[in-house]
Amino acid sequence: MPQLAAVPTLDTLDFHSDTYKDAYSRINAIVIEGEMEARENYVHLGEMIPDRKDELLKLSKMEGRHMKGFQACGRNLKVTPDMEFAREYFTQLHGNFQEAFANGDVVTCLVIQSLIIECFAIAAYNIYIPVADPFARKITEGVVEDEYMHLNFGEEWLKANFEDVKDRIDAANRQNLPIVWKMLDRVADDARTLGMPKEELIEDFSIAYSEALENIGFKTRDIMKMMTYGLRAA
Ligand code: PL3
Ligand code: FE2
Ligand code: FE2
Repeated sequence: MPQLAAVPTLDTLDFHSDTYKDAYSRINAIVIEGEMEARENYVHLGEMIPDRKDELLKLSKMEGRHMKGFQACGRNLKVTPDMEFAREYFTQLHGNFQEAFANGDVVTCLVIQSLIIECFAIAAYNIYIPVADPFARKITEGVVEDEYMHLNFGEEWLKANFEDVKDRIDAANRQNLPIVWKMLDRVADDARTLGMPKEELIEDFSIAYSEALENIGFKTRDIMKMMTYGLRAA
Protein backbone atom coordinates (compact mmCIF):
# COMPACT_ATOMS: atom_id res chain seq x y z
CA MET A 1 0.00 0.00 0.00
CA PRO A 2 1.43 3.42 -0.85
CA GLN A 3 2.49 5.30 2.23
CA LEU A 4 0.61 8.57 2.78
CA ALA A 5 2.85 11.55 3.45
CA ALA A 6 2.70 12.75 7.04
CA VAL A 7 -0.04 15.30 7.74
CA PRO A 8 1.68 18.70 7.74
CA THR A 9 1.87 20.58 11.03
CA LEU A 10 2.15 24.28 11.79
CA ASP A 11 5.96 23.94 11.52
CA THR A 12 5.93 22.38 8.07
CA LEU A 13 2.93 24.14 6.45
CA ASP A 14 3.71 26.74 3.81
CA PHE A 15 0.63 29.00 3.50
CA HIS A 16 2.02 30.55 0.33
CA SER A 17 2.89 27.38 -1.57
CA ASP A 18 0.88 26.47 -4.68
CA THR A 19 -0.14 23.17 -3.09
CA TYR A 20 -1.57 24.91 -0.02
CA LYS A 21 -3.31 27.59 -2.06
CA ASP A 22 -4.83 25.07 -4.45
CA ALA A 23 -6.38 23.07 -1.59
CA TYR A 24 -7.43 26.32 0.11
CA SER A 25 -9.31 27.46 -3.01
CA ARG A 26 -11.75 24.57 -2.49
CA ILE A 27 -11.92 24.42 1.32
CA ASN A 28 -12.28 28.19 1.61
CA ALA A 29 -15.06 28.11 -1.00
CA ILE A 30 -16.89 25.35 0.85
CA VAL A 31 -16.81 27.34 4.05
CA ILE A 32 -17.96 30.54 2.31
CA GLU A 33 -20.79 28.68 0.55
CA GLY A 34 -21.75 26.88 3.79
CA GLU A 35 -21.99 30.18 5.65
CA MET A 36 -23.95 31.77 2.80
CA GLU A 37 -26.47 28.91 2.71
CA ALA A 38 -26.69 28.99 6.52
CA ARG A 39 -27.58 32.69 6.32
CA GLU A 40 -30.44 31.83 3.97
CA ASN A 41 -31.51 28.75 5.95
CA TYR A 42 -31.96 30.78 9.15
CA VAL A 43 -34.17 33.26 7.29
CA HIS A 44 -36.33 30.31 6.21
CA LEU A 45 -36.34 28.93 9.74
CA GLY A 46 -37.52 32.34 10.97
CA GLU A 47 -40.52 32.04 8.65
CA MET A 48 -41.27 28.54 9.94
CA ILE A 49 -40.94 29.43 13.64
CA PRO A 50 -42.58 32.88 13.80
CA ASP A 51 -42.38 33.20 17.60
CA ARG A 52 -38.57 32.94 17.37
CA LYS A 53 -38.20 34.97 14.20
CA ASP A 54 -36.15 37.84 15.67
CA GLU A 55 -33.66 35.45 17.21
CA LEU A 56 -33.35 33.46 13.97
CA LEU A 57 -32.78 36.61 11.95
CA LYS A 58 -29.95 37.45 14.35
CA LEU A 59 -28.40 34.04 13.70
CA SER A 60 -28.78 34.66 9.97
CA LYS A 61 -26.90 37.96 10.29
CA MET A 62 -24.11 36.18 12.18
CA GLU A 63 -23.77 33.72 9.29
CA GLY A 64 -23.43 36.66 6.91
CA ARG A 65 -20.57 37.99 9.04
CA HIS A 66 -18.93 34.56 9.08
CA MET A 67 -19.11 34.45 5.30
CA LYS A 68 -17.40 37.84 5.04
CA GLY A 69 -14.73 36.76 7.53
CA PHE A 70 -13.84 33.68 5.51
CA GLN A 71 -13.83 35.68 2.27
CA ALA A 72 -11.23 37.90 3.93
CA CYS A 73 -9.19 34.80 4.85
CA GLY A 74 -9.03 33.81 1.17
CA ARG A 75 -8.10 37.32 0.06
CA ASN A 76 -5.41 37.47 2.72
CA LEU A 77 -3.74 34.41 1.18
CA LYS A 78 -4.40 35.67 -2.37
CA VAL A 79 -6.59 32.67 -3.08
CA THR A 80 -9.63 32.75 -5.37
CA PRO A 81 -12.31 30.49 -3.89
CA ASP A 82 -13.72 27.90 -6.30
CA MET A 83 -17.38 28.75 -5.69
CA GLU A 84 -18.68 26.52 -8.45
CA PHE A 85 -17.10 23.51 -6.76
CA ALA A 86 -18.58 24.59 -3.43
CA ARG A 87 -22.11 25.04 -4.73
CA GLU A 88 -22.04 21.57 -6.20
CA TYR A 89 -20.55 20.23 -2.95
CA PHE A 90 -23.62 21.34 -0.98
CA THR A 91 -26.27 20.45 -3.59
CA GLN A 92 -27.71 17.39 -1.87
CA LEU A 93 -27.99 18.87 1.63
CA HIS A 94 -29.23 22.14 0.19
CA GLY A 95 -31.85 20.32 -1.89
CA ASN A 96 -33.08 18.36 1.12
CA PHE A 97 -33.36 21.55 3.17
CA GLN A 98 -35.31 23.26 0.38
CA GLU A 99 -37.64 20.31 0.03
CA ALA A 100 -38.29 20.19 3.78
CA PHE A 101 -38.90 23.94 3.78
CA ALA A 102 -41.41 23.59 0.93
CA ASN A 103 -43.21 20.91 2.97
CA GLY A 104 -43.23 23.01 6.14
CA ASP A 105 -41.09 20.34 7.81
CA VAL A 106 -39.39 22.43 10.47
CA VAL A 107 -37.88 19.40 12.24
CA THR A 108 -35.94 18.27 9.18
CA CYS A 109 -34.81 21.84 8.49
CA LEU A 110 -33.47 22.14 12.06
CA VAL A 111 -31.75 18.75 11.88
CA ILE A 112 -30.01 19.67 8.61
CA GLN A 113 -28.95 23.22 9.52
CA SER A 114 -28.70 23.49 13.29
CA LEU A 115 -27.52 19.98 14.09
CA ILE A 116 -25.71 18.47 11.11
CA ILE A 117 -24.22 21.52 9.40
CA GLU A 118 -23.34 23.30 12.66
CA CYS A 119 -21.64 20.16 14.04
CA PHE A 120 -19.74 19.81 10.77
CA ALA A 121 -18.63 23.43 11.03
CA ILE A 122 -17.70 23.10 14.73
CA ALA A 123 -15.55 20.03 14.01
CA ALA A 124 -13.87 21.62 10.97
CA TYR A 125 -13.18 24.98 12.63
CA ASN A 126 -11.83 23.48 15.86
CA ILE A 127 -9.41 21.33 13.90
CA TYR A 128 -8.46 24.18 11.59
CA ILE A 129 -7.67 26.72 14.35
CA PRO A 130 -4.32 25.22 15.51
CA VAL A 131 -3.02 24.87 11.91
CA ALA A 132 -4.45 28.11 10.45
CA ASP A 133 -2.42 31.15 9.39
CA PRO A 134 -2.54 33.84 12.10
CA PHE A 135 -5.12 35.97 10.28
CA ALA A 136 -7.53 33.07 9.65
CA ARG A 137 -7.00 31.72 13.15
CA LYS A 138 -8.32 34.89 14.76
CA ILE A 139 -11.37 34.95 12.50
CA THR A 140 -12.15 31.26 12.95
CA GLU A 141 -11.86 31.50 16.75
CA GLY A 142 -14.57 34.17 16.74
CA VAL A 143 -16.78 32.19 14.37
CA VAL A 144 -16.69 28.89 16.24
CA GLU A 145 -18.10 30.52 19.40
CA ASP A 146 -21.16 31.56 17.40
CA GLU A 147 -21.63 28.10 15.92
CA TYR A 148 -22.12 26.62 19.39
CA MET A 149 -24.99 29.08 19.88
CA HIS A 150 -26.56 27.98 16.62
CA LEU A 151 -26.27 24.33 17.56
CA ASN A 152 -27.79 25.18 20.92
CA PHE A 153 -30.81 26.79 19.30
CA GLY A 154 -31.59 23.57 17.43
CA GLU A 155 -30.99 21.40 20.48
CA GLU A 156 -33.28 23.45 22.70
CA TRP A 157 -36.14 23.60 20.22
CA LEU A 158 -36.03 19.89 19.43
CA LYS A 159 -35.68 19.01 23.12
CA ALA A 160 -38.75 21.06 24.04
CA ASN A 161 -40.78 19.13 21.47
CA PHE A 162 -39.00 15.79 21.84
CA GLU A 163 -41.88 13.33 22.13
CA ASP A 164 -43.63 14.78 19.08
CA VAL A 165 -40.57 15.04 16.87
CA LYS A 166 -38.23 12.18 17.70
CA ASP A 167 -39.36 9.96 14.80
CA ARG A 168 -38.97 12.87 12.42
CA ILE A 169 -35.44 13.52 13.72
CA ASP A 170 -34.63 9.86 13.18
CA ALA A 171 -35.91 10.04 9.60
CA ALA A 172 -34.03 13.28 8.87
CA ASN A 173 -30.87 11.73 10.31
CA ARG A 174 -31.25 8.66 8.12
CA GLN A 175 -31.70 10.84 5.04
CA ASN A 176 -28.88 13.29 5.69
CA LEU A 177 -26.11 11.77 7.78
CA PRO A 178 -24.88 9.51 4.91
CA ILE A 179 -24.51 12.65 2.79
CA VAL A 180 -22.26 14.19 5.44
CA TRP A 181 -19.95 11.16 5.60
CA LYS A 182 -19.57 11.42 1.82
CA MET A 183 -18.92 15.16 2.07
CA LEU A 184 -16.18 14.49 4.62
CA ASP A 185 -14.63 11.92 2.30
CA ARG A 186 -14.61 14.34 -0.59
CA VAL A 187 -12.62 17.01 1.28
CA ALA A 188 -10.27 14.56 3.00
CA ASP A 189 -7.30 15.13 0.67
CA ASP A 190 -7.60 18.91 0.63
CA ALA A 191 -8.17 19.08 4.38
CA ARG A 192 -5.06 16.96 4.88
CA THR A 193 -3.02 19.36 2.76
CA LEU A 194 -4.10 22.12 5.19
CA GLY A 195 -2.96 20.02 8.15
CA MET A 196 -6.37 18.63 9.10
CA PRO A 197 -6.51 14.81 9.33
CA LYS A 198 -9.80 13.22 8.27
CA GLU A 199 -9.83 10.95 11.31
CA GLU A 200 -9.91 14.00 13.59
CA LEU A 201 -12.71 15.59 11.56
CA ILE A 202 -14.78 12.42 11.84
CA GLU A 203 -14.05 12.08 15.54
CA ASP A 204 -14.91 15.69 16.39
CA PHE A 205 -18.05 15.63 14.27
CA SER A 206 -19.21 12.39 15.87
CA ILE A 207 -18.63 13.72 19.38
CA ALA A 208 -20.45 17.01 18.74
CA TYR A 209 -23.36 15.35 16.95
CA SER A 210 -23.89 12.53 19.42
CA GLU A 211 -23.73 15.01 22.32
CA ALA A 212 -26.39 17.06 20.58
CA LEU A 213 -28.64 14.01 20.21
CA GLU A 214 -28.13 13.25 23.88
CA ASN A 215 -29.01 16.80 24.92
CA ILE A 216 -32.19 16.58 22.85
CA GLY A 217 -33.29 13.47 24.75
CA PHE A 218 -32.13 10.38 22.85
CA LYS A 219 -30.82 7.41 24.80
CA THR A 220 -27.37 5.95 24.15
CA ARG A 221 -28.91 2.97 22.33
CA ASP A 222 -30.76 5.22 19.87
CA ILE A 223 -27.71 7.43 19.38
CA MET A 224 -25.46 4.48 18.50
CA LYS A 225 -28.01 3.27 16.01
CA MET A 226 -28.47 6.71 14.49
CA MET A 227 -24.73 7.27 14.05
CA THR A 228 -24.19 3.92 12.32
CA TYR A 229 -27.22 4.28 10.04
CA GLY A 230 -25.30 7.01 8.38
CA LEU A 231 -22.05 5.07 8.24
CA ARG A 232 -23.56 1.91 6.82
CA ALA A 233 -25.26 3.75 3.99
CA ALA A 234 -22.16 5.83 3.21
C1 PL3 B 1 -22.75 27.32 9.45
O1 PL3 B 1 -22.61 28.20 10.46
C2 PL3 B 1 -21.45 26.97 8.86
C3 PL3 B 1 -21.50 26.11 7.66
C4 PL3 B 1 -20.15 25.82 7.12
C5 PL3 B 1 -19.83 24.39 6.89
C6 PL3 B 1 -18.38 24.19 6.74
C7 PL3 B 1 -17.91 22.81 6.52
C8 PL3 B 1 -16.44 22.79 6.38
C9 PL3 B 1 -15.83 21.53 5.89
C10 PL3 B 1 -14.42 21.67 5.40
C11 PL3 B 1 -13.33 21.36 6.37
C12 PL3 B 1 -12.24 22.36 6.46
C13 PL3 B 1 -12.44 23.59 7.31
C14 PL3 B 1 -11.38 24.65 7.19
C15 PL3 B 1 -11.79 26.00 7.67
C16 PL3 B 1 -11.34 27.12 6.78
FE1 FE2 C 1 -21.50 30.20 10.65
FE1 FE2 D 1 -23.86 28.64 12.23
